[in-house]
Amino acid sequence: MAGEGDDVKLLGTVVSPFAVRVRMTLHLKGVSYEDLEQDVFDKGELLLASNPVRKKVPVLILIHDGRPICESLVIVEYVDEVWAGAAPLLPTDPHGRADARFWAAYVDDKVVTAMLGILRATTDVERAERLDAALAAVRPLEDAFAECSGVKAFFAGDSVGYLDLALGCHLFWFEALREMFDVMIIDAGRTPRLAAWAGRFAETETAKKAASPIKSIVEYAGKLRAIWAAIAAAAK
Ligand SMILES: N[C@@H](CCC(=O)N[C@@H](CS)C(=O)NCC(=O)O)C(=O)O
Repeated sequence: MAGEGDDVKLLGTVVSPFAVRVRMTLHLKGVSYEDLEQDVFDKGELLLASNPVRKKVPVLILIHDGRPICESLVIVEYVDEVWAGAAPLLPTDPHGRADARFWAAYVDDKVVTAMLGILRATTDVERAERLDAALAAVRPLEDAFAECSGVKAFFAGDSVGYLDLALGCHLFWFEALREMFDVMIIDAGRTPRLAAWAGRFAETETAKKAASPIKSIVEYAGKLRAIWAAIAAAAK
C-alpha cells in the first residue's frame, strides 16, 4: 500500500490542464513526485505502455510497484484515498461527494468541449457562437457554487477540494483563450461568484505552484489549430 513517503512519477505535459489538476493534487497532499514531460504529438513508449487504452496524459506511476493509474479525476481520487491524512479533497458526506463528482464530470464534458469549440472556430462569427455556448456551459456552475459551498471560499468549504481542482485546472486555458481571442469565459459581470472564486483560487500556493505558463499554452494551442486546419484542408 502506498502512503506517506512514497514517491511517484507523473507523465504529463506542462500545458495539459488534466496534468495540472494532478500536480495541484500532489502539491496539496505534500507528495513528492518526478514530472516526466511527454510529447503528445510523438508519444513515447512509456506513455503508450502506461496508458495503452487512451494513450493520453496524465498518468501517475507509483515508483514502488510501477503500476500506472490513468485519467486525472481517477488519479485525484486515488491520491486522496491513499494520502488520506493530508488535505482531504472530497466532502465527507455521501451527498457532498456525489455533487462534487457530478460537477467535475460536467466540467470535463461540457466546459472542456465548449472551450475547445472556441479554439476550433475558424471565423469571428463562429467564435462568437462558441463563446455563447461556453458561457451557457459555465452558467450552471455559478449556481452550483452557491449550492455546494453555501457561499464559502471554495466549492465544498473554506479550503481547496475536488471540484476546485476539477475546474481550477482549466483557468490557465481560459486565460490563454482570453489572450488569443479576447474572450472571457468567467467574468465578474456574468458569473460574479465564479469570478471571485477564480481570483481566490489563482492566489492559492497550489495554483501558483502548478500553473501552466500562458505563453506555452498559446504556442501549443496554435500548434493544435494548425493540425486541425491541415486535416480540414486534406479532407476537402
Ligand atoms: N479525460 C482525460 C483527458 C486527458 C487528455 O485529454 N489529455 C490530453 C492532453 S490535455 C492528451 O493526452 N492528448 C493526447 C491525445 O489525445 O492523443 C483525463 O482527465 O485525464
